[in-house]
Amino acid sequence: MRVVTLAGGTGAAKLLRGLAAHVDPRDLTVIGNTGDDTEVWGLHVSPDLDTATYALAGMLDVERGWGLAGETFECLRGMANHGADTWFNLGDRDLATHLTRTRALREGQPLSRATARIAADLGVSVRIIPMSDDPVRTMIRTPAGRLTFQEYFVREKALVDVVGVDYDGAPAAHPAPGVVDAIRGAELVVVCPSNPVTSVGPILAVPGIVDALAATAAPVVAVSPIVGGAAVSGPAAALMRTRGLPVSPLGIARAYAPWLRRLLIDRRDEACAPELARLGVETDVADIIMTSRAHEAALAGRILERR
Ligand code: FO1
Repeated sequence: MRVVTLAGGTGAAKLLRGLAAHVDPRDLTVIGNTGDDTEVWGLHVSPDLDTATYALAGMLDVERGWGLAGETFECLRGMANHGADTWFNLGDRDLATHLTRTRALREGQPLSRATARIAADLGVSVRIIPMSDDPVRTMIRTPAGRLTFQEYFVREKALVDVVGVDYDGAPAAHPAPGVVDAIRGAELVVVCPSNPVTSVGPILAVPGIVDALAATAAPVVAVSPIVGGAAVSGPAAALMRTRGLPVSPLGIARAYAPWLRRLLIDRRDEACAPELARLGVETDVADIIMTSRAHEAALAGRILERR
């Protein structure tokens, strides 16, 4: 079965590993958010693409949810000696990924080619495609001015007030090669349990992607990143409020209407089912918080079998 996923950070990584336990890697495509991309020490860092790649390579630091397992940070310490910013923790072996990507981009290769090459280098045969080869940057508006996503999330620990979110560059961006065809040719599209505003929102902001989601014959199924009125991880709740979205599965359904067919929600949110039905979204009540590898595979199996 050809499965296409829209993926952000940590929540996506778990479900991707689960899906990879069932689906032939050549039939699995990941469309990754690049709104979080940033430049660190002159290097192009694509956190969400790397999280997906490392997860599928079995190399992800599962505790942290980002970076490589068993990582060291000697270069970071060295950069501190040179007065460089060190709030964004780049690991020593992770640097090899950013150096490879940055060199490819400087040689004129598109991000999609660099991403495919990095995945192949790490033995990943799942197709990982950035949402766009064009720069799109998620900018967080605060009362004191705009921050990049990483400044907001890592440097400021998501503790500052947010008044809005922009996707700079999105109106002029094009979907990367293969994105629209993958969605249109899919037999199942899975929206991972990622932040709808800063992980999935930037993907949807690239012109052409929502049209492909609306046009595909494949069912589009999402897993709620919100359980019991709070985000499973990260700042999704605060960011959803700035968009006027209720912090519940209803907010997720509203963000993805009208192309969302089914939403997997936690038992604690069962009461949302009638309202979701009114929005035209089918509900599947399941154990959606993935606490183990077995759990990741079980949730993925359920999505696949009930498609
Ligand atoms: N997240 C943090 O909370 N602190 C970090 O220092 C940090 C460094 C980092 C380096 C490489 C990378 O690929 C991801 C990294 N992340 C870090 C995670 C990143 O901020 C998030 O995964 C996302 O952008 C949200 O999806």
